[in-house]
Amino acid sequence: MIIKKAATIVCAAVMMTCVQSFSADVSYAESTETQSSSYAGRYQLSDPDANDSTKKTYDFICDNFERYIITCQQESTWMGSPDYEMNYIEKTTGKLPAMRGLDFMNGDFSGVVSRAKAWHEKGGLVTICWHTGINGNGYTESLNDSPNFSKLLTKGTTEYKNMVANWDKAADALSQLQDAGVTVFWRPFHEFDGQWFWWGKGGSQNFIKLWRMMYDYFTNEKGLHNLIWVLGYSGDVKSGWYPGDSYCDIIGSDTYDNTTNLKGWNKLKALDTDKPMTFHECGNVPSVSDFEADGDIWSWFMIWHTDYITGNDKSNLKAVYNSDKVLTLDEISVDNYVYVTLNTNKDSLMQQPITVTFDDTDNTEFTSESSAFTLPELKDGTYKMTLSAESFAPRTYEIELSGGKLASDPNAVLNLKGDVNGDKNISASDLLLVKSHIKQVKLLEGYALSCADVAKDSKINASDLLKMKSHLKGVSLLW
Ligand SMILES: [Ca+2]
Ligand SMILES: [Ca+2]
Repeated sequence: MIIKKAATIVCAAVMMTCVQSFSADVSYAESTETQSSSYAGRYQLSDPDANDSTKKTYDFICDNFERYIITCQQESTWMGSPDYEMNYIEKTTGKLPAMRGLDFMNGDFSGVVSRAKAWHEKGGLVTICWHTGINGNGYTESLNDSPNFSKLLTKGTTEYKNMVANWDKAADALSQLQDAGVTVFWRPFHEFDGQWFWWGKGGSQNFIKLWRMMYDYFTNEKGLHNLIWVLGYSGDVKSGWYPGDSYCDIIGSDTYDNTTNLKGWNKLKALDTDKPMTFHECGNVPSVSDFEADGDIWSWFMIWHTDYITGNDKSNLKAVYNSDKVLTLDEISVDNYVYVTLNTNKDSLMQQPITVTFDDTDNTEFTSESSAFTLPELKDGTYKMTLSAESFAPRTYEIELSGGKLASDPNAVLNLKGDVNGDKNISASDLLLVKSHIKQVKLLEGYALSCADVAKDSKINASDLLKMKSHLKGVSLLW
């Protein structure tokens, strides 16, 4: 994706506007689409019913993983203001973190909900953890409780019912955030394999059972489809604790040893999964050059609250927050993030750069290095946005910006050149569709016209058919 400071925006003063001539027997007019039927992003969340903005947020994470590190800061609530850490970072670096870390501990459900909503309103991302005893309260209980796991994990027991009654409070708060359109990076039962919190004390098998139990309860019974499940290991990343790909979306490791946590990175990489990875807690954040040298470009790092953030070396903190490799609040805009689904099964074609042109007066054009990008700053209004990629038929979407934000997600999809019916290949059925258009038996409409015009002359005729045929025969490939 494209990020403002890393953007390769070309101010194409010389770029010709794409006014095409339509002068043939069977020519077609440029079509514009406002929105396709459904979301078709590449990355799959564990919850197939996750809502669209949650899917889009996950695409944003997957697209940036190993390329940019997102800044995240855990808040405290007892230092005079819950913005104690945010104010400190802003004063020290001139920036704010892109993601805010919150904690339901001590029953602060309504406070977390209101601060998470406010942060979301500012365009930020939200992650929530929970220091809780089995039946409630905070940090002390999370460390001291020691359950009888066989009773606790058996449905119908008093122990189970009491635990779930506590879960209901968190589920209710998360549901309020769902109603407010807030996606949550939900990080329960963190550092489980360290076994210092009650949720890890029963060993790996009880933990896996507990994690899946909460996952199923929140997703299926509570209907929470705004969660991105973050599985936060300790620094050790002990083997045997992974609940499975269908029960989490992001894996993480933490350490307070002032390193980039390369040890945790390597152990997570060795797990049989390719989920994005987060450095979900740390004390002193290392320099960006350390992360680059170690090659562990985590999805995000989260510095812990109070003394942990103020204990950071100020000049390093400032350098990290102002690095081109690091994303801060002013540099992310998930609302204006556009993910383009390249409709193909060929891996080699899935990561093509996308050229984006707008019909605005400045004639803005830019090329994104991947199939996703953040819209450049445009004045409020309606634009025709044309997306093109080398192997794909160009497509124009009408987008509307209101209050600087996309009014609706274009859910952009590009088909391969010549793939008229959109089934990810050229076959006899595509040729048939083009033939019957030329013979005016059945006219193609909308984007199918652009897919059929492989000779790119704004007409559908015999030369398109010829090119498609020779692609089918492998004589001259279109892509
Ligand atoms: Ca086809
Ligand atoms: Ca043509």
